[in-house]
Amino acid sequence: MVPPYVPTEVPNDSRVDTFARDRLPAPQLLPEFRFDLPELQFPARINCATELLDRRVALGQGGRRCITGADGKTWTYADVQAQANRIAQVLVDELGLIPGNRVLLRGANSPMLAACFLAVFKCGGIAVGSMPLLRAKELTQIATKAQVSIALCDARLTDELFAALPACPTLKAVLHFNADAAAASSSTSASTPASSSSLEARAALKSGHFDNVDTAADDTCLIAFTSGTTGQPKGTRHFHRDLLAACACWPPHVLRAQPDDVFIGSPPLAFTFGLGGLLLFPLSIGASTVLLEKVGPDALLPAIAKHRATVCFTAPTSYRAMAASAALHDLSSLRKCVSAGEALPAATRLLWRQASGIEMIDGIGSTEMLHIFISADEAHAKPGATGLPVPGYTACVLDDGGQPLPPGQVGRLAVKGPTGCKYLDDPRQATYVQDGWNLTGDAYLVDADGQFVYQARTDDMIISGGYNIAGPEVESALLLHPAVAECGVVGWPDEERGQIVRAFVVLKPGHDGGAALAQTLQDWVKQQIAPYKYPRAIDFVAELPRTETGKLQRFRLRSAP
Ligand code: 3UK
Repeated sequence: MVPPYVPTEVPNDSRVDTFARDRLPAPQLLPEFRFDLPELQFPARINCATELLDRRVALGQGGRRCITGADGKTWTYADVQAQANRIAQVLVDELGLIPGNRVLLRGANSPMLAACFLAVFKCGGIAVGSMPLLRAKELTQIATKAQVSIALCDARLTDELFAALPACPTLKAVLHFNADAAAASSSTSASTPASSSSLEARAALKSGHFDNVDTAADDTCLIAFTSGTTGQPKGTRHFHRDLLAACACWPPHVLRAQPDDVFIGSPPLAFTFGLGGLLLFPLSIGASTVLLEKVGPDALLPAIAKHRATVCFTAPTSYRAMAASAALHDLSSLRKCVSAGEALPAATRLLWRQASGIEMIDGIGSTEMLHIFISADEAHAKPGATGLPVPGYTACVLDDGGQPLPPGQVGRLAVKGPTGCKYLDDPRQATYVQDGWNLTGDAYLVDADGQFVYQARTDDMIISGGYNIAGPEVESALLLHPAVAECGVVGWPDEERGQIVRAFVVLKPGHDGGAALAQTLQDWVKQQIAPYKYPRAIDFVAELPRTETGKLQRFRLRSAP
């Protein structure tokens, strides 16, 4: 039995804010942490910004390209370091930040937003990302839950933040950035805040020298709120060592990018899929990253061509949409395409391979685990399966009693590794972590090759006439039909069967939804998978409800009229 994790002692020091440490789950509610790789042996004190950024400059590589913004300007590692240092100086010298204080970061992806994350890590603060589309009510929820005292906000997104301020008494200081870009887009210029609160203007007065705070490996540096669909958002905390552990597991063992790679993609930095894939991972190997503000499929394709990007991170639906117009763009630079956030249907894998010639790297990650823990590289990719546990992680499938299930049987996915769930003061800790395992809420099976095959979210399994049916399997079958652009499948209450399978289908242009096509799709599904799984009801819709991170909102389909 591994002894439970014991947090590092913190001296009783008024210059350190112990808010996050005081709200760690009790030791028996923490997952077991495993550091089974040589590269996971972290010293007791380590600051992730030192490792990811300052070390590169110290190696004499400050002149390497680091971040390219939407304006096409590229910041070198030395540029990013100098700006992060100046921001850290503003935070500490002017806003009085002490280690452990929480800083809300708000903006579409941009070099300045990335520099703000790194600045907060440098001064031992805790970065609290917020999705750009969040409204005042949601901002209030997370600022209150994390007791945020400072906010750094893109000048184009200040309206909702200012609307939230009266309800956020702990939030004392707001500075904005990217005001130049705001002025350029006239629609928002009316609300551009006063220049005295410009982060860049204040940073420009600083020296650019900053000694990173000597943080403990288990000091919290990030609180990422889950893109959960219902209830109060959960704050998942991550330590300095967690960010470094994420860089040491999946990227070198599965992604295997190189220093000359150019990363690009859609997930926001406030979503840990984006923070890792578009900032931490490229930095950890001295590669460069393109941070775009507009990242829909229509914007991502030309951006890949323009920046000669080589490694792309986005969601399955985005690949599916991009496949349709890939031929119109020069994608010859692309080497690696990562899909996460939702299950990758075999049909989408095939479409993207036909369009780009690239075999996708699928991976399941979660906000609680920080990043990807089951995945397959190009050589191990198996259509319809997610892959194998990432080196550094152990995974299995458990029954409802917590016992491991043999291959082929569907149960609850359980995982352990160097990272794991440690909610900020949340009773749902006991749901995610049981007996040291992280339970992601996904139903999985392990196949004869040891590959983990996604079924559904455990609470999304459809039970119809006594059969268990996984909606995503029905979706995968529908997606193979040439008329189907997108679809979502849910259980629908039914007196006779308990539930029936109901499909919501978005058709490709040129197809008309009607009884005949519904019948065709039902017959199609019966030919692809066991006939009892076919959708007894089909609705043709114009679009599907999705989160900002690209996930289908099944609960909204279930409440459809
Ligand atoms: C689902 C997948 C099947 C699954 C995330 C990569 O998505 C991320 O984090 P979230 O907290 O959601 C976690 C849940 O999303 N999921 C994600 N990827 C896959 N299901 N196949 C996949 N490849 O239900 C999981 O429990 O929003 C993904 C890296 C970091 C992340 N935060």
